[in-house]
Amino acid sequence: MPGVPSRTVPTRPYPDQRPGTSGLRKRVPVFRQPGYLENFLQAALDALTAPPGSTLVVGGDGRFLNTEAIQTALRMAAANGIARVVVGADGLLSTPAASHLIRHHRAAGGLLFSASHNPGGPNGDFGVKLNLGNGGPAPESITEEIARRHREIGSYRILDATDLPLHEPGPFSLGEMAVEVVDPVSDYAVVMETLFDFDRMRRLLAGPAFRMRYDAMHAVTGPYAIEILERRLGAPEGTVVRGTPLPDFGGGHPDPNLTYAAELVAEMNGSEAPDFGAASDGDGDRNMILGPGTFVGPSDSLAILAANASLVPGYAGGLRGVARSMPTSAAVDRVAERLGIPCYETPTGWKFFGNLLDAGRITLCGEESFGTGSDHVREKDGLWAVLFWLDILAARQRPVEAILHEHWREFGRNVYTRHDYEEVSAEAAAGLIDGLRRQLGALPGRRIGPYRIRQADEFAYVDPVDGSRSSGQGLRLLFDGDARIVFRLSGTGTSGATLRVYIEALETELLRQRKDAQELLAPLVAGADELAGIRSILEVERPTVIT
Ligand code: VG1
Ligand code: CO
Repeated sequence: MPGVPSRTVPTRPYPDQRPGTSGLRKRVPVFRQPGYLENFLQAALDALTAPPGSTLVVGGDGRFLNTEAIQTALRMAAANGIARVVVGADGLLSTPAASHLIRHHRAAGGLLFSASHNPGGPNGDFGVKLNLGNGGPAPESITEEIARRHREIGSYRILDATDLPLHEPGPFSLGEMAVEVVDPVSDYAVVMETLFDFDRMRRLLAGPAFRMRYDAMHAVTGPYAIEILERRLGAPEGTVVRGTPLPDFGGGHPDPNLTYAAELVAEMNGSEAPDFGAASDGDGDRNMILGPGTFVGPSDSLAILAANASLVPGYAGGLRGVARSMPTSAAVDRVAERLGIPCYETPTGWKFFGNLLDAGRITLCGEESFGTGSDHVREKDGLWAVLFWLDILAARQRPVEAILHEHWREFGRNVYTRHDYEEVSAEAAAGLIDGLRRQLGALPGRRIGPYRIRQADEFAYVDPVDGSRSSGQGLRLLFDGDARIVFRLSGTGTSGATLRVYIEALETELLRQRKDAQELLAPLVAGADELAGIRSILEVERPTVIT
């Protein structure tokens, strides 16, 4: 329908529109203020500076507000001169699938609607993220540019048009702009087929000796997991549970960890436990890996994938290098050392892996926050990690627990835990960090239980590819003997502040390796509280989430 009029709508800036660790995340009512979403989209489209003829990928995790936001984004893209938009049917695209489509279609970038693992619904969270032409989250230089642009925003451009039907794949047009509604799953599934041995996994899943459970948490990966695990790999129907994406995730918190994926965890700890359990988050970029009675921590999972990569077709040629975010345990460092490949330590957030992946310096990367990925896309990829594990299980024919314990025996165990204090007072949390920062200079040499502080600093990162510098990325206490405590404030919350305390110690003694992480780390946990005054300053008794 060419000739549809476009309008320039006057607007005023909202002072709180600053992207955090992963895009802009706010409560739904905040996003519903007049012009709020439009302002952010206009600033993002301006910062993208897409050349004429550009394609954009648009999709979201299906949460409350997803379809309205996508219709708005389509109208604004058309009014801002975008030539073509590729959008997932029903507005659905997992974050990794969107990353793949951006690369596949050589798009200038993508607009992704998700607040990831945060809860959804009318009073839940919503979010927007801008990705660039490499398929990855916009780097800090661009998110700063977006923040600058919407501080000065005076108007946005939008087309006067009715909603497009997004239910079925097909070509449409919106003014001069072509819109292609695509099946969200098929292109992604093809990539998975090139990376993993589908025949081998099919034999495992179809055989009587192996059962799997995948909890999609009523989030976006349901259709992906059902297509790949049940249809293409022949797992029995019902292998995927909570497979229908719902706008409020069925009232749950779509965060695959021991607290929020409680039903799956209970099943995996029960007497009828399947052989392999997995879950993914709201937008499909996180994963959790379980065996009967066994939880594989994300830092260990990354290390195990790296150590076993040669068994998997897509990585059989070897890894160029690996990377982990700073608070992630050093388990993967030990594997990299053994393999003789570089290991990079980046700040928290996937955007910091982009340059390393683009430059071909790394093949695998991950974060302690249940994110693992590779150079097949530029986002972390939940289902990919699950298939990687499944392919290793098929190749090695060993239980999850045995693979984990054998890994510890071979490399040592980086015992690890993260304690989150969610939705505490922002002022108190900032005060805690300031107080700790002031102590840093005096800490080396001090002891916490059996551990002696070797170095205390605030982590900063210089990107080895483009030389950009990011400071203020977390306070670190490094101890003799490879133990560590890290303190940082979350950049994804939507109310108050969240303090994250990351605690790690290397354990090489076989008998002690089997003990519970909380027990092994108890002296460091107590020491962290004593040094930082967590309980007294935040006025809390205990962490809200322990992973
Ligand atoms: C958290 C995690 C971080 C992750 C980010 C986005 O950030 O710690 O590792 O990259 O979420 O993940 P923060 O600033 O709250 O600690 V997701 O699944 O929300 O895209
Ligand atoms: Co996510």
